[in-house]
Amino acid sequence: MSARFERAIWDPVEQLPRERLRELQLERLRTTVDRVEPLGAPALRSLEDVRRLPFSWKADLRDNYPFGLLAVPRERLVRVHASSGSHGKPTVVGYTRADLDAWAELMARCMTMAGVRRGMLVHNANGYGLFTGGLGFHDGAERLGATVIPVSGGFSARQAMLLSDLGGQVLCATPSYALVIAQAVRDAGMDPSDLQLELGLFGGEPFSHAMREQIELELGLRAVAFYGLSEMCGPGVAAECHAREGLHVQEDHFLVEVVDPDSGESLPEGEQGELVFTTLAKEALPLIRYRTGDIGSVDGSPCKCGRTFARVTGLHGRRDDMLIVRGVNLFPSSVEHVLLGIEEVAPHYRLIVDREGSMDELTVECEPASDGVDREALAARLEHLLREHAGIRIGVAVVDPGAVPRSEGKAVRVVDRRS
Ligand code: DLL
Repeated sequence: MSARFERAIWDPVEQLPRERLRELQLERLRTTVDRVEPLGAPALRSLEDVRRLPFSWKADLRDNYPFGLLAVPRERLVRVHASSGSHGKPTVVGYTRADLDAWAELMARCMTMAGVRRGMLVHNANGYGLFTGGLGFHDGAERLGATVIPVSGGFSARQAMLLSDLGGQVLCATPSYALVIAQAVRDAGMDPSDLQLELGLFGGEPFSHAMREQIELELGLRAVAFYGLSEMCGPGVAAECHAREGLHVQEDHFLVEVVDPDSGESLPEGEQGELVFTTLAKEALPLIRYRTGDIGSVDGSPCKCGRTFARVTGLHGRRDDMLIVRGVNLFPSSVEHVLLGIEEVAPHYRLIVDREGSMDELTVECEPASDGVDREALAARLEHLLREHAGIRIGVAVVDPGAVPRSEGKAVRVVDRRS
């Protein structure tokens, strides 16, 4: 590991012994539950008692849209954000002054953990607005004492120009938009050596190991994963340290559980399941046992970095992103893994699901990495690999370079034409 990413800890709480951390969590859990259910909550004697509390769901937020679930008068909110909501109305979340302050602290912590230092130039290409990526990274960077360049998303040629002219050292973006920026850098006749980039802070959507390597190569930086969801605060729920062996959950603010997505039963540490979070310090919108829909597992073993917070690993995607095609479960990220394992394939793709007669047909659209590629041979090779990997026939269409739609934020990986 290079000396540049040497250890630095923003807040001593990150190294709290597990026993003390659990005491702090229990105390904060009791306070949170009192706030949400002043009367009806069962006694909480240990952290495990959280399992006796009912789950909360995105549907609860939707049913109480927009401000129905607030635990404070609406006038006490100093800001709202929202997540895009692929089905109709967005999910609206609110923050008190104290909530914003805590979020900025969490982001400063996570960014420090990722290797950002005071005085570094942070080029923030996350969209500013209702999406939490823009202002989340912005406030964290300011709190940390970095120099933030609030570029927001879009205007990719301008992103490349600003990266080069202002010398951004840290790029914040969704991984798919980072690739669009990399293309814009090439289109401007530059390569990574013309830029000052050292670190990329990427999140908001899943990205495979292969995708990470591709971005690192194309932009000449070290990629670090950030995870979060608007309902908890936004980015800042979990992030990688320099070891990059899972994302440390900010456990003094969020209690994490993993449950069986179908039965809701708690799963033991290390098993894959749905991530469930309880907020431990939020004022405006405390949420108990919130079902994220995200699939992953939790690793509580000690980390090389010395932080005691448990890590989320294996973030493959959302439960509702999982395709069921002819009875086989498939995450887009596992297709991504296969595609990016092949040098002739560019890192832009989408999955198209259609129904022909009574059969589901899945086609992967991808692009060749360069002009000289024999597209038919490549498609045949990919079909073979995907069949071996997934166990079902998946069609492959190698389309013209640039034909797969690009995104300024989260990529749309799946187009379902079945209904
Ligand atoms: O995407 C917050 C965020 C912004 C996190 C920027 C990191 C960086 P939402 O728009 O509410 O909030 O979407 C939350 O995005 O439930 C996951 O499904 C997905 N997601 C976020 N980060 C990751 C990640 C922001 N690192 C939803 N890996 C979450 C996989 C991620 N999925």
